[in-house]
Amino acid sequence: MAEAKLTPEQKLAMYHRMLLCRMFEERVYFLFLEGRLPGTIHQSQGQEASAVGICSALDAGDMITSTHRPHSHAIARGVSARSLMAELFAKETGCCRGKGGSMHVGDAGAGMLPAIAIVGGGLPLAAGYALAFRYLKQPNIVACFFGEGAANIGVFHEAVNMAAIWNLPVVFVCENNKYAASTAVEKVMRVKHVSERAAAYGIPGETVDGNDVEVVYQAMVKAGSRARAGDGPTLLELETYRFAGHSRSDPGHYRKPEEVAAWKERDPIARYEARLLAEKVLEPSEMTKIRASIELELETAIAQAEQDPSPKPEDCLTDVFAS
Ligand SMILES: Cc1ncc(C[n+]2csc(CCOP(=O)(O)OP(=O)(O)O)c2C)c(N)n1
Repeated sequence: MAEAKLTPEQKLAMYHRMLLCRMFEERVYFLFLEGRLPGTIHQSQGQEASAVGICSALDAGDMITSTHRPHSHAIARGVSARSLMAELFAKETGCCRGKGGSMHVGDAGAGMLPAIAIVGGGLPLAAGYALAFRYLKQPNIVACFFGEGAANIGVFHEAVNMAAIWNLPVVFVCENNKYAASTAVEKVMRVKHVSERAAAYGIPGETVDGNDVEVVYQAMVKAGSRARAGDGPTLLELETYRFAGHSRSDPGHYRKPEEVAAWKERDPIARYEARLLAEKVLEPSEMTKIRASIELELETAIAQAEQDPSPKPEDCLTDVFAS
């Protein structure tokens, strides 16, 4: 399949989105350290190309499922920073009305089911949603994000196998960031690539550079076209790295500093910025403007979230499926 041609506007939009993901996470990190947000967080600095590359190849009616590390997925899918921030502040204006918090952000109207904190939990749901699209004769697909740790969980096998035998319109997107909490992937997986497992289900599997947004985008266009054409799922593995610890309380001492430094050399945003500057798609003055506009967007979102009301005690059982 020929590569999809990206216009300068599309490239700039992907750059802007990735930067919004990064700056959102950086701001949220300090809000947590300052004790202004409740709960815990799993951050995604370093994984922006994967979130944005995948979501940029989706149509409006498509759906994504996400994980305990969902902030960049949400931003990439178009959930507003305003409603995400309010959710992290546990306010009524949040995308889950303040009842979900960091690990459950989402907005079905924007094309993102609320994220699922149970590792691997999104996989069967994605297969089910894809089945619903087909049953309802909707021309849409599902992109299912999960980590390489989730690829060792039983439901991975069940969901991918069922999607394969029924040719469901779903793309399984494994963000292989090399560690499941503190467990290095080589300690728990004999095959080199998660994508090799696709052979066991009779579907295509591909491993690509998850820190190159255009490579991710092209891989998703290809896998998405297959799914839309009724040819079934693809197992797409994106090689990436999280710069932060696993969660707020993790300093990440199980990783060698040289390893972290080598991956920072492959920072998806710095790489894309350099490429767009070289291609003259981006000008240095434009970069400054984009950063300033994102800073303003985030400051406004925080100021509003802080003033917003909390959910009312009498509403605590509405909009929830288990109580
Ligand atoms: C079923 C289940 N087991 C354990 C946990 C605790 N836990 C949360 S995240 C995580 C690691 C997941 O690793 P991976 O799927 O690779 O995603 P990543 O954190 O690397 O993004 C674990 C063990 C959980 N949330 N759910």
